[in-house]
Amino acid sequence: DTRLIVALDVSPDRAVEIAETLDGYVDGFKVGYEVVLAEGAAGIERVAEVLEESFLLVDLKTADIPEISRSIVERVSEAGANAAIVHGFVGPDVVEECAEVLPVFVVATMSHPGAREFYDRACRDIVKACDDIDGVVGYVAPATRPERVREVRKITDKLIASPGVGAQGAAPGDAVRAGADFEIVGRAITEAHDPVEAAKDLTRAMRTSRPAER
Ligand code: BMP
Repeated sequence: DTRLIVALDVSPDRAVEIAETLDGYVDGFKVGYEVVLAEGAAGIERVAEVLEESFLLVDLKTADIPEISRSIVERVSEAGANAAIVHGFVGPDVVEECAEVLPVFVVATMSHPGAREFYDRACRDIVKACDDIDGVVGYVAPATRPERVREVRKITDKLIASPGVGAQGAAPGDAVRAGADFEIVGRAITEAHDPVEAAKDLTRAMRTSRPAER
């Protein structure tokens, strides 16, 4: 129960290696284009096969029309994903279609600075529009901006997973304190000399950290 999801934006070989060593220690893993562009659905399958305890989120940030989005999520499901990440701004019809296939995390807004320009404005409306959809199990909301996590938390009882910890500057624990269930961490673990030690350090920091000043 570390509340950690490790983003494996690395080669399939490295993703499998890290997944094997951290399976059962972290709650989940996330793979996306890096793995899929290297080996296709087989890349997802390879990671799914080594996981015995932790869950696998597949993050292709699906943002196409409902029919195409659904067929993408079907492929992701066949490859062994436990859940898929789907963009929220495309509308609830897309999200609903995907959520019939696999549990879905909806992107509510994003962690990079440019998300303030357009995505943030839609954040509340996205969560409200998606929250009654069966199969929507949670949202992705930015650890870099805990006020957004708080905003999402006020509207929903579903899960919140927050990226932006480490490489993007958020401190471990900030998002959980703002109401997130999971913090998604990529490079701070995958580029560490010892990913296991890095994951342990992050878990400790999440439990003991003070709120970052902002
Ligand atoms: P890192 O910890 O290395 O910055 O990785 C963050 C991960 O979370 C990446 O896989 C990225 O695609 C994802 N992500 C993000 O950083 N911000 C978002 O708003 C949504 C994401 O899925």
